[in-house]
Amino acid sequence: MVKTACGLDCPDACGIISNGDIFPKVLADREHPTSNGTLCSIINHHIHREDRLKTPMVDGREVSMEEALDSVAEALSMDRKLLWRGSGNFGAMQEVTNLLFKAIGGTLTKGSLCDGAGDAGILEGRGVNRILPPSQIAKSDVVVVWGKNITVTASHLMPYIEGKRLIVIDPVEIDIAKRADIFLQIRPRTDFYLAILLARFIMMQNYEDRGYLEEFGSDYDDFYDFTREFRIKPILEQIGADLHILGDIVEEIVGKRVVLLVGNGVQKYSIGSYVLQAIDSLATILGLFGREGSGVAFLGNSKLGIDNPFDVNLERVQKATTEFSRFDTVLIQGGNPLESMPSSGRVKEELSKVKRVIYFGLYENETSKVADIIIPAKSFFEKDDVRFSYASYIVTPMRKIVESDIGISEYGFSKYLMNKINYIDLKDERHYIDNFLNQCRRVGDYYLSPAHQDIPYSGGFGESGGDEFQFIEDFYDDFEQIKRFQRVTKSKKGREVGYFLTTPKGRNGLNSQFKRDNRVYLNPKLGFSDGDRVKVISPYGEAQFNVQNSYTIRDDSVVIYANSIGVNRVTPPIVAEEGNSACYQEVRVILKKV
Ligand SMILES: Nc1nc2c(c(=O)[nH]1)N[C@H]1C(S)=C(S)[C@@H](COP(=O)(O)OP(=O)(O)OC[C@H]3O[C@@H](n4cnc5c(=O)[nH]c(N)nc54)[C@H](O)[C@@H]3O)O[C@H]1N2
Ligand SMILES: Nc1nc2c(c(=O)[nH]1)N[C@H]1C(S)=C(S)[C@@H](COP(=O)(O)OP(=O)(O)OC[C@H]3O[C@@H](n4cnc5c(=O)[nH]c(N)nc54)[C@H](O)[C@@H]3O)O[C@H]1N2
Ligand code: SF4
Ligand SMILES: [Mo]
Repeated sequence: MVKTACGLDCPDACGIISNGDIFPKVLADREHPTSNGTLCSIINHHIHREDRLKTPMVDGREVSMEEALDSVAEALSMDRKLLWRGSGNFGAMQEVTNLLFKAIGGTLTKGSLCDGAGDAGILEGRGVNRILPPSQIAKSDVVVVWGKNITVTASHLMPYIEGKRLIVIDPVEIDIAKRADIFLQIRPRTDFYLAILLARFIMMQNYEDRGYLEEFGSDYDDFYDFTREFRIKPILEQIGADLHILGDIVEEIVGKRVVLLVGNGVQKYSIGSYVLQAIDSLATILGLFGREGSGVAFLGNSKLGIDNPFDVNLERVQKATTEFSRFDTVLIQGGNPLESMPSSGRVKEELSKVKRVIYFGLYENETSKVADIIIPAKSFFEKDDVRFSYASYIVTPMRKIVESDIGISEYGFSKYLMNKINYIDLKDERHYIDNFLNQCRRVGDYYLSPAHQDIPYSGGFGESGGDEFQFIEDFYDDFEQIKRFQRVTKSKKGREVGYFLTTPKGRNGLNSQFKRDNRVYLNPKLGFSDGDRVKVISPYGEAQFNVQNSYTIRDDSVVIYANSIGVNRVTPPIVAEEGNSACYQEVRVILKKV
């Protein structure tokens, strides 16, 4: 039996034990802190795949790996080359290809398809984004699950919230909402206002933690003034809530140990950074940072405090809105941008103008189909690596458990090409892996990253811990007026506003990997029947889905899961105001029966 870790892009980062067969049986490593006894079903999809890419291809011809790599070398000899890396495998060795791009003078991407806006908001307020250890969640009295579909996207956190008072804030009545003491079915994209209003009510009643604020957030008076710039009644209407429910929430969270468990849902907007800074400001008013059993848990920077040999200084272009056509050669590694990036129509057109598209991945997908060169990768069971997590500072070695002659590792790929193109010899693979592990503290069979703190921010904010919290003080929002958005909202009948689009993660898919969906979920009040085929239309494109009615959805919104084929044809090609992050939900859609 060999111990390893799941490499999929998932916060749980489960520890795994395996029997090492070709189709390995995998079980949860019971001694590992996050996997607590069970794995999810997705991991089994990962093992038994039929659409695994097995043979390298060049211009539609099956070739040997060596021949394919020589074609890659030729493609990379052109002037302008870009590396666009997805997050199909979360191992640290994925980034070794940065060294190849450094050697050949290529371009990388900046920003994120994921949590970039939220992260930027956290940095504004706290100066550094430190992960709240799950053990602190376990010590809380009250957990607020805020825009996080925890039973689906982080199921291994469930034991930590067992027995707590539970508040759920989500536009969809998700599974966890059914067990909540308070469920606020918020209108999408209004979490900023909710956080501001809650903070205002808390301060109006002098419930703020004065002692804490004098030391760590002394600008709270200015923040109180800021919260008073927003008029209560119109804002309650915006949020879709009444005063009572806000009062109930205040009652639940004042004077208790509270963890705000915040997910990606709140920040897939142009204003995503402000939402997180507002939520953090609310938490600061209550003195929730640096205190046992309290805090704000969002997605964190898994490699904080790690000296990363793959950090290189190169020109970078936006990841969410990449202009691929500016490049001669584009290497796509571990991702499926043609489905996962916003505005797939634009992405497709851009990629079609690139001379050589190289796809380096595990599975056949939309992107591999438009590639000129296909390099099959090795799966995380077939190579050594190190697994960091964005929900805890536990670091787990990933070990090769299967010998396979399919594909090539990222290390093998970079080593071959650097040697071939630049006569550079990469250091041994073990050197890089050990370099990561040696920076961590060993605890049994796993490690703790140097960034781990039992109670983050206990000495204050900022990199070194001596700073005060920076409250949010500026906010400007023009979503209701933007022109590109009005194009679909004008119909012959008059003003047709369009529905909010929410695109959360699917249960049986991992982003665009594994099971794909083809449905649009909507409230029966909208007047469609199950199975109706509808066109979902936005200013950026359209796509067709089958209707699935559900009372769990607000009647001003529709839900299309992120693993649905074509969902990103309707999402906007824009980045958030801060954080260079995609804004999948900054759009409204209309529906037409076909
Ligand atoms: N099964 C499965 N697990 C996954 C993934 C997967 O694809 N499948 N993907 C992984 C990845 S890459 C990530 S980043 C994480 C993300 O996991 P989460 O942080 O849970 O993110 P989402 O599923 O995108 O959205 C979470 C919730 O936000 C709600 N929401 C949408 N809009 C709003 C809003 O305006 N306000 C509020 N309050 N809520 C809103 C949605 O209804 C949903 O319940 O999941 C990881 N885990
Ligand atoms: N509408 C909408 N779109 C979204 C989101 C959303 O919420 N809504 N969420 C966004 C988020 S949070 C994320 S993180 C992105 C993810 O988007 P991507 O990073 O593009 O992830 P996937 O689409 O899952 O594609 C992963 C690919 O990686 C390849 N792969 C897997 N393992 C390996 C390996 O070991 N080596 C190599 N070389 N390749 C491998 C597989 O072939 C797989 O097809 O999607 C974003 N897209
Ligand atoms: S996908 Fe997530 S929950 Fe499933 S085994 Fe991997 S780390 Fe655990
Ligand atoms: Mo993500």
